[in-house]
Amino acid sequence: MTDASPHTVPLRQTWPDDFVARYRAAGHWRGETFPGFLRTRARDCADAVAVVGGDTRWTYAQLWAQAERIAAGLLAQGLAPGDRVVVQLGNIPEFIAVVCALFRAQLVPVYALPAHRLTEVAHFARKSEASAYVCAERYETFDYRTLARDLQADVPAMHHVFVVGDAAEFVSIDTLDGPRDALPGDPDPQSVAFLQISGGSTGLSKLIPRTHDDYIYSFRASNDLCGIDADSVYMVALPAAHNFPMSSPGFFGALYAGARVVLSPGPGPDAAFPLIARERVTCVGLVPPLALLWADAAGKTTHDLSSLQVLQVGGAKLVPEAARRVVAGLGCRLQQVFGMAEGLVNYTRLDDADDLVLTTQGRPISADDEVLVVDDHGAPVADGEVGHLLARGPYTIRGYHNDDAANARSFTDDGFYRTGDMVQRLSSGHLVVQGRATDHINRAGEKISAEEIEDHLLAHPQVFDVAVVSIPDEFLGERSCAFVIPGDEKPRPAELKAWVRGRGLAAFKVPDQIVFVDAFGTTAVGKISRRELRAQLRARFLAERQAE
Ligand code: AMP
Ligand code: DBH
Repeated sequence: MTDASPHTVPLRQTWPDDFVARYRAAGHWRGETFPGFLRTRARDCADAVAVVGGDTRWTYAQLWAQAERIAAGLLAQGLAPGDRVVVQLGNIPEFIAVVCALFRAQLVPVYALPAHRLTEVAHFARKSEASAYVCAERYETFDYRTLARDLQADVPAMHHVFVVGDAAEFVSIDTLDGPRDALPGDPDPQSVAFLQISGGSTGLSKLIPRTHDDYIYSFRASNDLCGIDADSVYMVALPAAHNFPMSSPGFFGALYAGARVVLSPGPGPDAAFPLIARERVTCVGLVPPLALLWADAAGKTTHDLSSLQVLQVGGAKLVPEAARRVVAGLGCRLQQVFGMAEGLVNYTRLDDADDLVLTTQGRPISADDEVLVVDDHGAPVADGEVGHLLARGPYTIRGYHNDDAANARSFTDDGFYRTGDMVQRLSSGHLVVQGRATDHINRAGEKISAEEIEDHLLAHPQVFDVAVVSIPDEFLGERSCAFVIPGDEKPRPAELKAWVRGRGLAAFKVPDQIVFVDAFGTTAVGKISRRELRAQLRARFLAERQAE
């Protein structure tokens, strides 16, 4: 017998049998699937508006019709159930239609952010063994067809490219069609529905396999905690492919509830405020710097924002003073959200005391979320003490896709995910994020691996050595700073930034600041770890700045 699948690494996300039994018995995993619930909504809420974006307004029936057309078209083009498809689309209705279509055809979306460039997209494609790429002709002035051409040159297995808009030599999403009777039945609810991407704390992003059962549970339960029902209007202001606006409760939560999803073309008040007023948006999720910007702009706008009931803030730490400003500026209920694409999501509850809402990052969704706060040796610390956060539960993964080394590092023997975050747990169960144990930069919610950027800078002929470090930043929360020991000839900072950009990386990964140093002066004898070195450089930089 031959294996028809071209993939060498099967998609899998498995929990031990006793956990499966427990999560089912508790009613978390109900055997629902994406195509299953979308079909049901198309029937039960047929004429309700599902998605609004640009000039498009689709009802639930129309969204499902689009999904079925595209799904049948993709199969007619030669894709087969199980194939992975890298999707890189912005906040346009087609993003949702394409993703629903992939689910319908049992194709597996791999989510890239619009900011990603060739290096990242090629990595996702290789790691997932994808055979197709979906992009828009253009989004925010960038022409993704150029990227598609480079991608096909770089990754020979990338056989298909589908484009929203003018497809040039590729296949247009609009023209896709095919026989509906070729569409498969509904998938196994325990199977992997898609691959989400991690922010990448070390090196390149990892792929996160999420199942129908586990992900649907996470947003169904989120709906209850975020006040989402059929009357809600949920705005996607952050990139729709990010796990936060996708699932906490995100547009999937909203679609599950039969609510309306409004896609804002940009995250700023200019784009979002008119849409909030027009569509009577009730809930939106933002990262802290944007929340501050919105709070400031709300005082000056002529747009009516009175429909907003819940403003969610997450992705990076919202410090209490900023939280107060957000509440004062927007006047609606604040909800802090501390989540990760790997699973665990914490919310402050809508009826929590103000103090908890302002000073904590919430508590886990589920009574079956097991959260451990441990010291460096893995021993639990007392409530109120800072320790490493480990998590296990009905929507937290047990392993990354196709990455044994990361799995050995990131999971304990008994299946806890090492989040890399340092937290304090209060007796109420609420968590206060205190920083993290890994060296990534959280730049306004976008995570950047120090290691990944160091690698790219080290490839520059005039860089002798480099350490990339996070520096506190008033606006971004954190910015990236590269400490560079130059070679014989000192390059200009702009040259180094252009170098990183030229390596085909997302713009948010370009170092915000470059500081040249003669040596990584250290009193330590012998070799010190990169981690220690980064910490020393950060401390020295901040001390010098304070002394100025
Ligand atoms: P990712 O793995 O890319 O999905 O990023 C998840 C990480 O973002 C978490 O592990 C935290 O480090 C960070 N994060 C998310 N939400 C918050 C928050 N509300 N406060 C502090 N850090 C956060
Ligand atoms: O930062 C994140 O990854 C994140 C933040 C809030 C997330 O994945 C989520 C909520 O689900």
